[in-house]
Amino acid sequence: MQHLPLPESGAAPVTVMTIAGSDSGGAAGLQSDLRTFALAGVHGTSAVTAVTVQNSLGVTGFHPVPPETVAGQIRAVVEDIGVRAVKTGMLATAEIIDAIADTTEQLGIGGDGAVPLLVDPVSASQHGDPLLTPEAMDTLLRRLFPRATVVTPNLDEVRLITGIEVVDGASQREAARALHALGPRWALVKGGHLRSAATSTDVLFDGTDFLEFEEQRLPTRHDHGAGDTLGAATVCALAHGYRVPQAIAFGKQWVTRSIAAAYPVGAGHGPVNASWRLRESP
Ligand code: PXL
Repeated sequence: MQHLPLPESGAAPVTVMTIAGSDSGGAAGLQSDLRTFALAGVHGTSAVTAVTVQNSLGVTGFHPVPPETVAGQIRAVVEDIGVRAVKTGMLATAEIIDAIADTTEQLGIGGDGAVPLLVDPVSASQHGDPLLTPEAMDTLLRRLFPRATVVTPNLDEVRLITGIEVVDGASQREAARALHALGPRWALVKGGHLRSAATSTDVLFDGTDFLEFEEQRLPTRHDHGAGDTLGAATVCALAHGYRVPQAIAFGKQWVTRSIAAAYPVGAGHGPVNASWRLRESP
């Protein structure tokens, strides 16, 4: 695959931000995002939304960060360091989402602003443990979807948001259309969880055209953090000025290689592993 340019030693790097929860197990959330940012050669910054209590077996609880502290982190980074693209992951509560919507709007992130905003509408962990209060999804759809450059739900999130059960390519395109109607510039329906399909195909829709991103389906139970890693790599490419389809293509290749390199840690689902990148030349 074509890699992103690496920063010159001593020169200012491209900077990105993840607005996400902490995974104590180091697989998903901001830990996975910062790992991919570093390995892709961009400077990663973060606004922590919640601290989860988590290992490879599941999430047993989380503690949200006060909304003004989330907003303060975003503002502190943008006003000093600056960011070229932003990603949201676990947002925990409606109050945190409102604070993020207000702050990103003021700072020109998402909407018609210059800084692309990728919104991954994370609602639950792989084990089904909630990462968002039930009423907060409405706030996320109302306040962040219309401002998103691209939204990247998995099939469980698609069902929750649109009521559509994706079972094949036709229903996947129907879901992409329903998501796009909620306001984002682009909607990506990730097909990784469609286990009946021979390949892993993601469908991207901009209101006119459907694009498909197809990769091999890899037989592993170590796939924790896959969705986050796809989004994180995509955001790195957006920060480098890629257009959305090219950025998704980069993210999809990056996560597929990271799933191929996934390893076991703990007794449950191990993390995807982006460190394959270290073995390749620039
Ligand atoms: O993969 C979604 C996700 C995002 N953020 C945090 C998580 C998870 C899944 O477990 O724990 C903090």
